[in-house]
Amino acid sequence: MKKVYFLFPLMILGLLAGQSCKKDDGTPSNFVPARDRGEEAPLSIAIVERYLQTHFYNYEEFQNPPANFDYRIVFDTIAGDNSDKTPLIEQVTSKTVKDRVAEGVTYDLYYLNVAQGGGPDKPKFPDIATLTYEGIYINEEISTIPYTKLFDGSVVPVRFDLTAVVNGFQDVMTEFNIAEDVITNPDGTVEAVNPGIGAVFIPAGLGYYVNPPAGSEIPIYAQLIFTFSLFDFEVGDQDNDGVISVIEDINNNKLEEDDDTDGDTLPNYVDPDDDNDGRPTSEEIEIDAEGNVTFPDVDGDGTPDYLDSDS
Ligand SMILES: [Ca+2]
Ligand SMILES: [Ca+2]
Ligand SMILES: [Ca+2]
Ligand SMILES: [Ca+2]
Repeated sequence: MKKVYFLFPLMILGLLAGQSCKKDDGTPSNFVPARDRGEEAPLSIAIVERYLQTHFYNYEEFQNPPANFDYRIVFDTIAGDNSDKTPLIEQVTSKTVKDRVAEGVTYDLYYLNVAQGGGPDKPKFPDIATLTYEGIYINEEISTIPYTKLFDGSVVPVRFDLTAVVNGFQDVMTEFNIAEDVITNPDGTVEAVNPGIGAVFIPAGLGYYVNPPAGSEIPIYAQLIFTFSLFDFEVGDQDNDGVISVIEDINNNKLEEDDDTDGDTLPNYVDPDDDNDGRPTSEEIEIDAEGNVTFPDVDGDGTPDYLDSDS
């Protein structure tokens, strides 16, 4: 199987771009501060919108599938023989999404829904999605590298922890349903019946920003496009403490990063002792034979034991 890792962002938020070195007096000589995220956001969205205005996808193939059609989304420029195609901007949906770093900065995150998916459920933001995908970057800054380029993908389904992928991808996977069915063929290949099929057009601030994956040719501040087919998902419990990560979103804002009950800098979804009382969360909850989870509150103060350091 092809190694896939580019969907993952670096966990360290870079405040500085480029190589650094220090002068003898200790002051950095060539630090270039990262651009202001609030100022960059509208510029990124404008680049995405230009792309959407000037490109189309193979919607005609999806409408009248040719023999052996692979149900892959392919983009092309509206020009020449294709001048009469409908631009993506007329076919996409958008949702408003928060920047995870800069308070008050939001984005219009555009996505294309080609097929909603025939399964009953949608993954939630901390779940583990199984999907095929392709990643493309848009480069408007460096003339010596292509305007758009495929940088990674997998034609066999791979599992992605949605808390560990670029934010824009996480934000859109939750809008799609899984496949009606996933079939394993006698030769071992896996097929999805009526999967969620779509694409997301990600502004830099919801992508890699100044931290593209090491060794990749993706430029800093690049906008990203991912196409995908969503097969299935598993419920995420990243810290394996028995409290599924959706429930560890205490403030219920659909972001996992900003809930830290005990203030130990480990967000609840990756903290196996959420109240830091020395008893693991798994011992402060009850799971019955059917797997139903309840949250005892021994001192009756309204805070369940696993979040209550004095019970
Ligand atoms: Ca958990
Ligand atoms: Ca914590
Ligand atoms: Ca936890
Ligand atoms: Ca505890």
